[in-house]
Amino acid sequence: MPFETILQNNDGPIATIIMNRPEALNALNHQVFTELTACLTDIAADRAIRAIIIKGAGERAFVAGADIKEMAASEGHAGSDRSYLGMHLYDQIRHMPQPVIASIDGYALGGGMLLAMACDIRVAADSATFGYPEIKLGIFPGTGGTILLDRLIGPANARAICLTGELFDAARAYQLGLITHLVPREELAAETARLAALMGSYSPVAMRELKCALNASMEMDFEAAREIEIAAHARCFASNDRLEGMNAFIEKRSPQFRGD
Ligand code: DAK
Repeated sequence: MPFETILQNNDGPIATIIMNRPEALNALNHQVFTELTACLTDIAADRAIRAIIIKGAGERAFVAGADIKEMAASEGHAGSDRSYLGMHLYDQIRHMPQPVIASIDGYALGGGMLLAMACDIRVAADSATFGYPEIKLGIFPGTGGTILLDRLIGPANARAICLTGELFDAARAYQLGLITHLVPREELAAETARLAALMGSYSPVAMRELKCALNASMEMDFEAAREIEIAAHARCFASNDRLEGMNAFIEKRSPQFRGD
């Protein structure tokens, strides 16, 4: 069923999801959350898709945050419902079997910066702008937003970004380690496509199990995460793709990974 607030384009094994509310700088309302959740559920089950790109429609924004107009009309007690809806979406992105790339130009603010942070890789144009301006609205980045930023870039800078609400440019985001790749604006699409094709060429089994280990590291203590990693690696090692990858190396040819 076609969605109203997002678009999905498939190009071979690469799915691109476009946040499509450019008139509101792609702000996240309830409909976006539910449609993106449904779209990702479909993609997770689609073995033909090997990598996912998330980007914003229009020239001005990746996503400028949660929809302030919708929030302004919400009752006070709606806060925790919103938190759980958002939290499940961000968890779902992190736990997708395929690698997910945020391709960022323009504003990535509040819940939009958090959406990018839930992705595996963040590629940004030098014209992108980041920040958590929620404190100016009398709220703060719930939905795991304080915790994830803290885990990704460390507590000192996470605290400063949350408490000041100040926006910062892509060069600063790169310096902080918030984005993983920084490119001139005109090269954003090509660099995003290159990374998607690269990660999409690897074994889907290895990719899924590797993400399982990385997620455990983010979410658990050391010993528990190590157990998850050992189990994930064992599943990977038992795969046909593992044999294919190693035989292809020995036979000096490109591997043909089938995802089993
Ligand atoms: N929500 C709704 N509409 C937005 C929007 C947003 N976040 N951001 C921009 N727009 C709309 C504007 O209202 C305007 O619409 P019209 O007035 O034309 O109808 C249109 O997009 C173009 O924006 P501007 O005219 O403002 O464009 P400018 O170039 O002048 O400024 C800007 C661009 C990005 C600096 C500015 O639009 C801005 O400051 N936007 C708001 C950014 C922001 O504060 N983002 C954080 C939102 S709060 C929760 C967990 C998490 C969250 C919430 C709850 N729970 C645990 C409960 C997350 C919260 C957030 O993300």
